[in-house]
Amino acid sequence: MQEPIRIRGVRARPVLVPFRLPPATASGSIPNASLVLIDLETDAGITGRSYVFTFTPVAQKPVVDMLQGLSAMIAGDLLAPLDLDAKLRKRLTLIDSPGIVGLALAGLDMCAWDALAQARGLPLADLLGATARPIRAYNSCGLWIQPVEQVAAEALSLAAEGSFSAVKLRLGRDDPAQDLAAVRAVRAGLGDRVAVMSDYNQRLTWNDAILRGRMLDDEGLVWIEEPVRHDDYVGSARIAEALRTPVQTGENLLNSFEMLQALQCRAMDYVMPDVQRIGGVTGWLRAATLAQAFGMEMSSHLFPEFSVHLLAATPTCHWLEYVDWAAPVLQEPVRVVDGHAHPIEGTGAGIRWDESAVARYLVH
Ligand code: SMN
Ligand code: MG
Repeated sequence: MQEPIRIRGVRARPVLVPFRLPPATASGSIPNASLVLIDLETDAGITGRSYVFTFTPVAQKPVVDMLQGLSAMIAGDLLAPLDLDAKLRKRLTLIDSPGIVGLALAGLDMCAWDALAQARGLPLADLLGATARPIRAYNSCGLWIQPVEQVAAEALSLAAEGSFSAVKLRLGRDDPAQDLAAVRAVRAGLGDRVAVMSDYNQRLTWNDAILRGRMLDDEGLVWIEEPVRHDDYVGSARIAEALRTPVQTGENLLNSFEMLQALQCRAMDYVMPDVQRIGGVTGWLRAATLAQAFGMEMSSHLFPEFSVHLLAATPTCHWLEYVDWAAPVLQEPVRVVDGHAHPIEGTGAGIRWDESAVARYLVH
């Protein structure tokens, strides 16, 4: 029997990290990666680490404050992620846990699983009963909404970076013909060896989504992502029914209850939960069970450091979304070789801060 490990507290630090290629989607642009870096200290000398992405710097301080509040609620508790999740969600029932509360809970949960895996001397995937292994990935670091003349060259360089077998192209330009031209330029530039996903970032109406989807149905896209509002399951189902190209959604699902509703509505053909929205590692595992029960391929959204472990433990594992947004503050980032993302070496999820980079990007 190992000694039980108890939680000491949480440290949360906001950083603003430059993007290599700043996201510009049909629903807005993001100049810098606003992250909150989280360290969960234990009495065993082990520190669990994770980060959350707040999309806007305005949300960083509230997330830090929330984490500090949660830290006080779990100080002295056993390092047992499911118990911590149950306790905190019970205590937060009346405020509920979307938004800032949810990001903080997920970040803590990821830290707790990371610390437990380190304590057991295992990579996170192995702690979950799977085996840490390379996972097929697509490069999602670029191909934002930009002039059509630029996309073919960018697609080629993104695919070449890690010999990726797929890249994701953002759609939702005002003129649908420009979207079609972008898809064709990327497809022509890449040839048949590299597949292309697409993402409308919730921009369209039902009718527009069906018209634009039919326009793209013969272009060989792997999927069309979030054509309409993420919570419009009825509309998304109608679009999925009307199109031959699979509809992908899931990055905004908040828990397995929402996911069950979306699945029951047939809102998507493929699902891609996001570890920080779905409820951390704990929430992911529940989502993975649902995807299996519905016979649906499950991909990840952002957070490749954790997702590479979680997809190894996902029965219907499909694609890992590769982004390098946290890489500048990590000692060792996720590496992509032959189109596959490799878990960071070592135990846990492998997150270790590059403290001089953290000091450079820290928000004071
Ligand atoms: C996305 C995620 C985060 C920021 C910008 C765009 C996009 C994706 O929806 O799926 O990568
Ligand atoms: Mg998306």
